[in-house]
Amino acid sequence: MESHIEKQNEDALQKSFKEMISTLPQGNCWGYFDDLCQYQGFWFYPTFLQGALSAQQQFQVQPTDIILCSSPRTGAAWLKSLTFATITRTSYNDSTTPLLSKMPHDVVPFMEFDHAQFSTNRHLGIPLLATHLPYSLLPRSIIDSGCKLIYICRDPKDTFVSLYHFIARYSKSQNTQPIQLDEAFELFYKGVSWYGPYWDHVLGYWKASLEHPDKLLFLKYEELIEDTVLYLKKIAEFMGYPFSSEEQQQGVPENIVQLCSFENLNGLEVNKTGKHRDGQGNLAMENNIFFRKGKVGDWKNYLTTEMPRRLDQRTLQKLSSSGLSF
Ligand code: PAP
Repeated sequence: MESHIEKQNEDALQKSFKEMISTLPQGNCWGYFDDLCQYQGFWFYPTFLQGALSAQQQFQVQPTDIILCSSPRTGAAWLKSLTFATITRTSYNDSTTPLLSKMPHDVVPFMEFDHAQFSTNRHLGIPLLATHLPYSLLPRSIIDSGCKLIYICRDPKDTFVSLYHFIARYSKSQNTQPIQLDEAFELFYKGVSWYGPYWDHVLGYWKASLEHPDKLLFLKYEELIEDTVLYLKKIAEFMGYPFSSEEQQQGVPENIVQLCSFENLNGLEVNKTGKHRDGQGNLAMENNIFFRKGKVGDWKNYLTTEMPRRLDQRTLQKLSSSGLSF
């Protein structure tokens, strides 16, 4: 149990984080509940930056941990469900898996929120943790421990459209005016978006994956959609939980892919009517806000001709000579 002195120290630390955050440059909040603030080249919501700073100081990584990293709206929930189902495949069956009663974000703790605040939040038998932090801001202990990281990214146009809808749906649920698409577009383009600039986030992990391919698996949402079984096998192998030939003959990877498919998860009662972070004030959200279409190329339905051209140009310019493309 936390002693009185530990609690006082913790309160003082959190107060110093808040004071530091209040001095940072601020940026448009996209209609979410707090302005963004800029820290070491990236934009954050203050609550999550505070959690990130706590995690940087206090997070105790295990060398066997597997950290699922992503920028918002690039496929984290899908990656969480696939990795969770893979790791727990001998503990649960199709009718007992927690994925039927919890939304994917609730089976894998989020480092800069769940873990930063409640260290007991970890289920030590399940080594998965998630973060939206850029590579350069990961707690030093993660890099030093050599634990494994999986990063998922997505075409910037679909990422932007998904992010815009997510925040607009959240605004509607709060009865506040959603941001206009063209205003959100200009902000995303300039890099003023949650954990943005998006391209810098992707590049940080891309470069690290080239330097440490055995420690960082770099995935694209589009590739995962194109051949989910193939990529699930790669993910399982990378995590150290490979499918045996017997399991492959029994169709275990295919079953996991089916369990975690957009259609299946989106149709579950918990994801239609449940609430994420219930009781956590502004951070509480309907689970169904997280699921939308789960398609590649949906940007075509929302972006006018000039917008995709500008975003593509930005992507080319930002990723030039990196060897990465979308
Ligand atoms: P988050 O940052 O809010 O956690 P994240 O899970 O990373 O979001 O990504 C959300 C996107 O993944 C949504 O895309 P869309 O807006 O273009 O539809 C969401 O619908 C999609 N998604 C969620 N679950 C799945 C799944 N099982 N398979 C494929 N896509 C999914």
